[in-house]
Amino acid sequence: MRRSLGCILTSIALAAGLLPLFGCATTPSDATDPAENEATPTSEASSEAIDAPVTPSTTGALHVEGAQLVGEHGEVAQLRGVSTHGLAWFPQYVNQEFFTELRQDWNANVVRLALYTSESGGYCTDGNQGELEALVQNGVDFATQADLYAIIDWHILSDANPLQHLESAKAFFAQMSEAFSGNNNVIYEICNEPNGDATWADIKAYANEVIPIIRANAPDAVIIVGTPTWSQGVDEASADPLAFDNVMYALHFYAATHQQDLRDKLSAAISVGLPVFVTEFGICDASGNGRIDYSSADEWIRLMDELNVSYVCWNLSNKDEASALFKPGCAKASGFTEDDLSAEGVWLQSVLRGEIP
Ligand code: IDC
Repeated sequence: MRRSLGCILTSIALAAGLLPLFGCATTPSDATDPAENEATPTSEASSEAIDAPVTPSTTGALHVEGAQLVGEHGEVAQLRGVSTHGLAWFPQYVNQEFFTELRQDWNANVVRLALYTSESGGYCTDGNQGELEALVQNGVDFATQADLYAIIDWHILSDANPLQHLESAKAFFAQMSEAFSGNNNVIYEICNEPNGDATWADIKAYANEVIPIIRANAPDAVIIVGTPTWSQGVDEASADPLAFDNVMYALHFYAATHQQDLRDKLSAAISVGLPVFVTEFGICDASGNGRIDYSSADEWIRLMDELNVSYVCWNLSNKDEASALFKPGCAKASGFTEDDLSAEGVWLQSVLRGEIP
């Protein structure tokens, strides 16, 4: 609610040419800014808009302007939400009741559907492709019903170079973009984390093949492209960006491992106009486990809120690891209370509700 007020005012200012595009800092703390209170519009239409959260039903299809994600009325939009774990391993959280709870109780506005391509059970290894496609389809349908944006994540990881499964990726994204051509809430993330020897040139070559396939069915969809070194190489992307519109670049961090130097890379990328989306982060170390670093995590949140960068937290599972949002003993798939949440889960819920940092 408070966030929307800042964004609406910013978009008015943007439209009037009063602000540079990077000026929107709609953090929860905006609400305490007296200057903003003074500027509160008084018309009924405006106050209705102010009460509207950034969701598909109010903000509509998203597009990219400069470094920012923007809604259909020109409002700067920030997405904040959660990622599934591998859909093959933790399919139980893809259900309507829980997705509705994510929107209404957690105050998330996006869910990411992580489809591992390699690993055991992966889409391009020994996974059941039909079942995995049905999980993605159901996930998008439940997200739509819950008024959430949905990210379809082609989750490369041990298959470090996206070119490795290029043909499968093309077929998969052709199928998905056809199925969801009528949706205004679907975002395509075409390669989770290139790593190892995968260069930015490889990733570009891959993106140049996959993006036109998606665009043939969903011409205006936002597409997110992973960057080198487990999606930390946004500097390489800003030095040599893709030629397409409506494309964003992924940056991933794990707060206990990735500290000020990676935060500086994010700031630098945004300052030169690169649209960055943090499609995955955790507050423990990069293994997805280990120590939680709350102070680094809060620094990250403050920075992303200030820059209006969207972010998605890893992961919806009850696995015994620090990045799982539920406690290992928790067998529920919806109806979660604070008692069911891991330390990261408790922290994330407070972040999404605007209570911290
Ligand atoms: C981790 C999971 C873990 C799983 C492992 C391998 O948390 O349970 O065993 O993958 O499949 C990433 C990846 C993401 C990782 C996560 C934590 O995108 O798949 O999940 N991580 O290691 N990048 C950096 C960290």
